[in-house]
This record gives sequence, C-alpha cells and structure tokens, in this order.
Amino acid sequence: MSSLLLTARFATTVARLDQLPPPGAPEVVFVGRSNAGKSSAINTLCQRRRLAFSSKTPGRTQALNFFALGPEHLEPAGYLVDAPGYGYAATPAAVRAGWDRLAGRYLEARSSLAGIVLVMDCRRGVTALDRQLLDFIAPGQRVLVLLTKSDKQGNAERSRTLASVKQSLDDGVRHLNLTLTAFSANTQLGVESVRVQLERWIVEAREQAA
Ligand SMILES: Nc1nc2c(ncn2[C@@H]2O[C@H](COP(=O)(O)OP(=O)(O)O)[C@@H](O)[C@H]2O)c(=O)[nH]1
Ligand SMILES: [Mg+2]
Repeated sequence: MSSLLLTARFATTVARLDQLPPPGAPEVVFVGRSNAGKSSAINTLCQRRRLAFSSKTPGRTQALNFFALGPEHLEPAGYLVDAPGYGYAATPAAVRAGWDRLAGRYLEARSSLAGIVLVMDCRRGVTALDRQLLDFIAPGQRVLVLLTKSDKQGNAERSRTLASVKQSLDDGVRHLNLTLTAFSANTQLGVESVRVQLERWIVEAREQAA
C-alpha cells in the first residue's frame, strides 16, 4: 500500500504562466478532454472526495490547480496538477487559445514536469484533440494514458479498447514513453497500480535532481 498520493492537499491555482511558482519539486500533470474524468481520477487516487473539483458542467475551470504531496510540515515532495480540459463543444475560441497559452506552454516547457497522465474516456478512445495535445509533449517525456470509466465496459471490450488505443497511439507518437492502463474511479480498477507508478515517477525525478 503506497501512501504519497494520500497526503495530497490543495496548494495553489495558476491562471497565467507568469503566476507559476518557480520549478521545484516534481510535478505530475493530468490532462485530457473536458469530462474525460480527470478530476475524478485525482480524487480517487488521493482518496479525497472533493480535492479536485468534479463537475457535470464541463469546460468551466481554465486554470492549473496544484496539489502538494508529502508530509505537511516539510517542503512538498511533489505535486499533482489538474489541467483545464479541452474540447468542450461550447468553449469559445478565446478560451481555446487560452488553453494553448497556459496548459500547452506548461506541457512544453515546464522543467519540473516529471510525467503526464493523459485521461481518456474509454468509450471515446483517441480523439483529434488528444493527438494535438500529444504534439505539445517533449520527446522522452513519460506519459501514462488512463482509459477511465472502464466500469462501463466488460472485460473483452476493455481488452479491445486497450489494444486499439495502443495501436492508434503507436502509429503517431513513437517518440513518447507511453504506458496505458484501464481505470475506473467508480470501481477502483487500476487505482493502486497507478498510485504506485506516479509515486515512482516522483521518486525517480527527485533522485535525478539530487
Ligand atoms: N462511470 C464512471 N463515471 C465517471 C468516472 N470518472 C468520472 N466519471 C464521471 O464523468 C463526469 C466527468 O468527470 P470529471 O472528473 O469531472 O471530468 P473532468 O472534466 O475531466 O475533470 C462526471 O459525471 C463523473 O462522475 C468513472 O471512472 N466511471
Ligand atoms: Mg475537472
């Protein structure tokens, strides 16, 4: 039973790049379409009901939300970052440009970024917007694709989804260090193994920095 993610607490909200704290402890960012299940995944991984805001009206939060990890009396050992969703149909063009300027730039250039969790609704698979997002990611960056809402699929369908999403990503983005996993915030499928993996990313990044 791992524990680092269970210490998560709200740290800060960043609405513009110039508000970013100086790069420090390793950060793991959650990205994906609006409504894909990012906030639910963070809440489940951290065993907190309302840490990240989960909403039935998607597309409303347009900021990076930082959650600190580690013992509270020490400097944070790392951060989880909830990024604004993309692709919500009603999102006006100005908001979309804002996404590029904030979350896109953050993904491309943040030196303390230890890994990226790309959250996809397993029933939608890889969308054109997911592919555009992958273009922002630096070669060699660690990416974990969470196929969430897997409780909506049976075992056979889940295996087919994993295979087809993997194939679809391998076709386009061979330079990325990608792993995939089926996940569900409702049934806890994949939760413990993802916790372990994200903690390993953070620990490895700290060792590399030391
Ligand atoms: N069945 C099911 N529904 C989920 C799961 N994760 C999220 N949802 C639902 O999907 C909707 C969007 O989730 P949310 O976490 O707010 O997505 P976000 O916009 O990516 O942060 C909400 O209605 C959630 O209850 C899951 O694993 N299974
Ligand atoms: Mg959200």
